[in-house]
Amino acid sequence: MSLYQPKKSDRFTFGLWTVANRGRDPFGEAVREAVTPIRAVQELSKLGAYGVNLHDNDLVPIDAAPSERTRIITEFKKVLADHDMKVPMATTNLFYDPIFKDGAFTSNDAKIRAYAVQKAMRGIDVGVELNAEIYVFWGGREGTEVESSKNPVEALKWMRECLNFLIGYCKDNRYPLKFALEAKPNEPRGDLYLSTTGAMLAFIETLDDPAMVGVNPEVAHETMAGLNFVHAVAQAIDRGKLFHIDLNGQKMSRFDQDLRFGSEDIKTAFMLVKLLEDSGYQGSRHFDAHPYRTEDDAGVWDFAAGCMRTYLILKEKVHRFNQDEEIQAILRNLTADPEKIGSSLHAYSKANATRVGGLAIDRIATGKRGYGYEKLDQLTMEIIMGVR
Ligand code: DIG
Ligand code: MN
Ligand code: MN
Repeated sequence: MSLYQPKKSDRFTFGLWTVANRGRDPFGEAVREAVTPIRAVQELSKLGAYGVNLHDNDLVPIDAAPSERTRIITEFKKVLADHDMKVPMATTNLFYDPIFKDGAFTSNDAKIRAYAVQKAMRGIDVGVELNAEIYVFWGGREGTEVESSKNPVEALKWMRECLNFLIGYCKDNRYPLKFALEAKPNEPRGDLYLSTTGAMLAFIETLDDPAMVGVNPEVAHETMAGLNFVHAVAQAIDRGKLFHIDLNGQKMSRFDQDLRFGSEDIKTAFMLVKLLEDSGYQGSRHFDAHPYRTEDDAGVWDFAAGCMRTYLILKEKVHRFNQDEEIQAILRNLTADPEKIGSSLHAYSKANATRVGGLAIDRIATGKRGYGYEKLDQLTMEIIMGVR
C-alpha cells in the first residue's frame, strides 16, 4: 500500500454535496450530472474514505412522503454497511429553500423560525438514525443585506433560543449528538451573523449546555475574511471545542471557493495538518469542497483523491519536520528558559510578584536578540518543498 493511500483509520470524510456538486455557479449552468448518494458512497469507499456526511435534503428530498423517506434511508443504510462507510456528521439544509431567504433561526417571521426548528428536529432524527456523532449548524442565510430590517441583538436571541430548543430536543430524546457551529463572514447573505470561529466560541458560552456545543471551522471561511485559519483552529483546540472541521482550499479575500484541500496556500495547509496531528485531534478529516467547474465525472474523483492524498503527503512532511534535528534545535533554543522565569508567570502569588518585580532584565541587550526565523522558515519551506 502506498504511503499516501488513504485508510479508514485516517477518518477522511466528504459531504455528499461535494462530489455531487454539478458545477453550477451564479454565472453558469450545471456542467455535470449529479452523483447520487449511493454512487458517492461506492466511489469514495473505493478511494479509501471513512465516511460521508450529509444535509437532510442531500439524501431525502424536502417534499418526500414519510414512506419515501423510510425507503431512501433504509436503502442508504444498506449501501453504507455494504461499503463499510460511516456517517459521522449530519446537518440541516436551512439555506436552499426560498422559505429561508431572510433567514431560518433568525427570520423576522416566527413561523419560519418554527419551520427551521421543525426541519432541524427531523434532520437530527435522520442523523441519529445514521449514527452521526456530530450535528453541524451553518447559518447560510442568518444575516442581512438591509441592516435596518432586523435588530442584530434580537437576531442573536432568536438564534440562541432555536439552538437551545434543539439542545433540549436532543436531551429529551437522549440523542448522543454534539453540535458544531460553523462560522462564515458573508455569502450568500451580504453579512452573516457570528461571522468567525472566535465569535462562535463566545456565543457557545451563552447557550443552555455549552459543553454539548463546539465549532466546525472551515478553511475557506476564515480565509475569505483575511484571517489566519490555523490560529482560529488553535483557539478552538485551546477551549476543547474542535468538534469537527471543514477542510478545503481558498485564496484570501475572495468568494467562498471551496477548492480541493491544499490546492492554494500550501504553507497554511502544512501548518494546519501539523496543528491537527500534533494536538492529537481525533475527529473527522472532513472535506467541504468541490471539483472545479471545468471537470467531468473523472475529475470529480481526481478531486476527492487529491484532497486525501495531499493531507497524507503533508502529514508525512509534518513527521519530517518534527524529526528534523536542525529545526528542533532552533525551536528548543527559542523557548530556552534556564532561570525558569516562565514558571513564575504560571500563577500570581506574592512570592512570584516579588520575583517577577525584582527581575533585572537588560531591555537593550534583550532587544538586540536575533531569532533566526529566516533560517527556520527556510528549513520549513524546504520540508514542504520536499528537499529535506
Ligand atoms: C458550507 O460551508 C456548509 C454547508 O456545506 C454545511 O452546512 C456545512 C457542513 O460542513 N458547511
Ligand atoms: Mn465554504
Ligand atoms: Mn463548510
